[in-house]
Amino acid sequence: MTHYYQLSASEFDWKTSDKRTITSWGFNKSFPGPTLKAKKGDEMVIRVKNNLPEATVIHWHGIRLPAIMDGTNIVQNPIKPGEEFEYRFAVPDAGTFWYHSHFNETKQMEQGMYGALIVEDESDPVFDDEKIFIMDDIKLNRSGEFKQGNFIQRWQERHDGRQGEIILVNGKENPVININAGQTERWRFINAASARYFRLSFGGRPFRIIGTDGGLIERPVDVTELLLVPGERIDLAVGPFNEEDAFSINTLKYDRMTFVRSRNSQLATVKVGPSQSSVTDLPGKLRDIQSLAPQEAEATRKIKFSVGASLKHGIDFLVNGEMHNNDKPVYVGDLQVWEIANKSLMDHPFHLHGYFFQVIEENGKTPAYMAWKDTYNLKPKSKIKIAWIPDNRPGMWMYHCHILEHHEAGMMGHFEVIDPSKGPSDKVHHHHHISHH
Ligand SMILES: [Cu+2]
Repeated sequence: MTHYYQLSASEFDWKTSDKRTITSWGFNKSFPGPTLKAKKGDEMVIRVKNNLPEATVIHWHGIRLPAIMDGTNIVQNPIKPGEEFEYRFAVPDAGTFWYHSHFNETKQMEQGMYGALIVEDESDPVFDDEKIFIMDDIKLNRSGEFKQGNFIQRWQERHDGRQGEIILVNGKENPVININAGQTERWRFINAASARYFRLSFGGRPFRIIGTDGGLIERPVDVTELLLVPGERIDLAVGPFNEEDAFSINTLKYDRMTFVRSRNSQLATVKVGPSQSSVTDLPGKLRDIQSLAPQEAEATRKIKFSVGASLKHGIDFLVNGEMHNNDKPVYVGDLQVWEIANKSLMDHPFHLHGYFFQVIEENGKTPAYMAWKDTYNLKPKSKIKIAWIPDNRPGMWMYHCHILEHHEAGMMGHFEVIDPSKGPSDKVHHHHHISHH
């Protein structure tokens, strides 16, 4: 089946609460943009019309699509004001994905240019209901505008990433979430913030992780809190709760070595309504995930994330010692085992475009559970080993820190996936550096 969508990017007024209206940028005058839906294997045709005063490009985060549809400016020309571009791709995996601007992101994403893309599968577990939570924060000046501050504030933003005090859940401040007592729902969380880490808690109540970036995990995992980093998604089974229960969804303090102090904040209020019967059917086994490589597999590539002093900017964000690193190609079908070392004293969410990977080792240990990931947090002074296989989608791809200001300040690498029967493409820009300062 083919799903046709029209997304018109424009500036518009958006009420984040009864007391606040902001001038946002987004799709179809909605913040977040409309939720796009499909079933596993379907085709999506999405026409993006740009009615903004500047160019844009739209990235389909987590979708295993052809390189030319990835929506970055190493694979397509920006969509200029007044122009339209048609994205067309199949969705081979079920899960929680999202779309967002990948052009002048520090401005465009901060102002609201994102939305959810949900791919369902007939074999998905059955729940009483489902909700999407797109998490974000915004930073406004005293006049309530998205303007950048003075030199010191800009320097701090380059270092920390842009973190604001106004937290938005689906574009709203502290919304009320309703759930019936006795029922269990699937809650899909997406972190769309420029830099904020959400350490989610439901007032200490237990919940179950059932999926992450690349869809379901093997078995539900019981937790009382979890860390959701920029770009990352997590699917939860939430409930059942008792009648008349009420609690807040909070983000707990998480220190990622920023100038801005981390603190506990309330994100939303959950109200439990009258008891209803339940049809939820959550099996103990959700899916099989075949391991791509053992923990001790030798690295085929080593990547270094670091932070360096810069005369020009005060601080630069580097991959392999360079801003916007031009990394070596990989060949279709060749198992990749990448050791990624974070040499800096800050956290960085590592994001790989277009392919899922498995984390096979983190600081000498195997992760708590097997999962398909496209975004994974690199803790300060830590090392992870990931395994992935470039399937047959040759072209230019990239990886980068998903703290948008770090990405812009150089913390990214691009590389080509080469089909060995065809050789490198001459159309791709091997030395194209992304820069829009
Ligand atoms: Cu970073």
